[in-house]
Amino acid sequence: MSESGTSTTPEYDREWWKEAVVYQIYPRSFNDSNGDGVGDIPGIVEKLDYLDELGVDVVWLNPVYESPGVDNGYDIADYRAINDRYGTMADWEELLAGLHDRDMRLIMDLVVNHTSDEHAWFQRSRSSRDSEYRDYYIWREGRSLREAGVSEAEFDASEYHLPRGVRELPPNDWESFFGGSAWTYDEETGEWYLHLFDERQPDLNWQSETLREEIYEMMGWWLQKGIDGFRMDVINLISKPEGLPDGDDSDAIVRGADQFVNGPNIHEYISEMHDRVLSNYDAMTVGEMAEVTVDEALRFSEDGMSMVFNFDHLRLDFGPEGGRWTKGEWTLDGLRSTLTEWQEGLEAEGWNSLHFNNHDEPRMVSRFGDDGEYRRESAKLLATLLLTLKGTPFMYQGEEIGMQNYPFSSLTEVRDVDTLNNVRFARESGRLETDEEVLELVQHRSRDNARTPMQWHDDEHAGFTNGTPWMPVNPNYTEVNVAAARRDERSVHRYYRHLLSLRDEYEVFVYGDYTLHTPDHEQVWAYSRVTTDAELFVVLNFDGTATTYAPPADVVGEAELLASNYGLATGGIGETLDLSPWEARVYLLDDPVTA
Ligand code: TEU
Repeated sequence: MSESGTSTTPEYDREWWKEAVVYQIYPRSFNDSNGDGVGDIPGIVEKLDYLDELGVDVVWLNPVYESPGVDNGYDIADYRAINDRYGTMADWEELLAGLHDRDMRLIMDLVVNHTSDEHAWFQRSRSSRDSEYRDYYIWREGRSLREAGVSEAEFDASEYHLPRGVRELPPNDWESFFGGSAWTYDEETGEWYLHLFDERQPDLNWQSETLREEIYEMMGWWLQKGIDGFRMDVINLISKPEGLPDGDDSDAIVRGADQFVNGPNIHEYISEMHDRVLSNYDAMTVGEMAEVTVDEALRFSEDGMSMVFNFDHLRLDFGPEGGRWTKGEWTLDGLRSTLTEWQEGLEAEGWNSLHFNNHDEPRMVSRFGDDGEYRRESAKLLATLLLTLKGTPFMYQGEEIGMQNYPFSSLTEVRDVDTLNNVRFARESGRLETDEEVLELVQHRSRDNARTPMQWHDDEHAGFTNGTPWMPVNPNYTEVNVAAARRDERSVHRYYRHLLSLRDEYEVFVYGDYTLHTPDHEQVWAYSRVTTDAELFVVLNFDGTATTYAPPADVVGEAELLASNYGLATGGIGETLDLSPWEARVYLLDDPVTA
């Protein structure tokens, strides 16, 4: 039965990006076409039929712009040029055309909180205090020791990498997300510049109207080339408060975050960006938000943003001391109530993004599933969750074959600037003492878990490259790879394809409202998705032990089993359901409650 065309969902609620599933490509690690060990754009073009067959609708491409590569492209030196490591503009155009030919779309990464220190704007800005580009970035004088109340004896110049003879403190106490002070002293003009990430990623000054105009023009330039939208990197950090006051909250993710997250002019800038550029296009936008509440997300949607990425659910396994570089345990209760809060909070207005993986996060099957005995089942259960909650799902390369964390055995296998800087600062401050502690955290948390090469088949280097890969390949590639998954009827890959096709067929997957059942159940997460004429019932056993579950009385009855990660064939929802470890089922009710 297909519901297409029969839904009563009002026309004004429909958007192409609500009906889409996004597939994120981290180009460095996707497919290398020229044997230099680094993935590239022609490599992606080679795989377009693969993506088409998988059934995804949109590709989000991580940055491919000109860049020295300190943060793998999140340090942009030229917004309008392609990094020759990845190919040429002509290659990029071929990629866009190839996607559009297959009815897929492309969204690009917009990184405008900061640039690379090699960007021409910064080169000019740093050259003199009088440069007309000076206020494109955030420059301040340092604080004297006296002003800061620090004695000569207490002062440790090495902490700030100060040149000989300079004895002063940074303008405020803000910390970088990559560890250490967010300020770097620049000898040329004797002032400090702000960088919320690496010191080679100076923050742009959004208070400058000229800068804002440059950004809007650049966005328009890409949209004119035919792209379908943007993923906006750390977009809620762009507005810094007047006077740049010290941080006030010692529990903030990094010192100062309470000042610069969702800063005073953030909504003004986002709605200006919308009016000036985005409103002229039918574009999709997703704002990456370091910290964001449901209420804030609603305001961003009023500003014209399609959706935001929030990270509440990806913080559940931080340790009690807080912060990303500590380890704790997530619980089903935490995951379910966090995501339910977002489902319900954006039910009437706004729209959710759904994601468990990206290039910054450990692999979801290792994190929320079981990457041992039940790798296959738990990867499919997580796929079921991702593709049956309400919102736009974002898959990350390799997720469709159940790729898992890398078994790091030494820091020499780590490439990521965030991991290396944070480890260094934690070692220097004594917070992490032994190599074992460091390694355990790296295995658990490093962004490089997501960045090992895509596993295409069981030949050398998993078919990612003919050369030497820039990152080691996960040794499990002989079993976990695309070629094997495509042959195997029970693979994670087949299951994704099935769910993706169901999403195309039944509109209730997209527009149905979310209703949680049995909110206190210890190991089962069950919910319905309901439109005026259809109802899905989803049941997920989030545990490695079998259980018996009693569904709510109003869903019991005749139903079609649309998806089952154990390959069950029969329909019908009984008064009790015997669920195997990590079992997931999606039912379509014959007699929806609301019909
Ligand atoms: O990441 C945003 C961010 O806040 C990261 O520091 C995040 O906390 C960390 O990666 C773990 O989730 C974005 C990009 O996704 C990331 O790759 C970049 O390094 C960063 O911005 C700077 O552009």
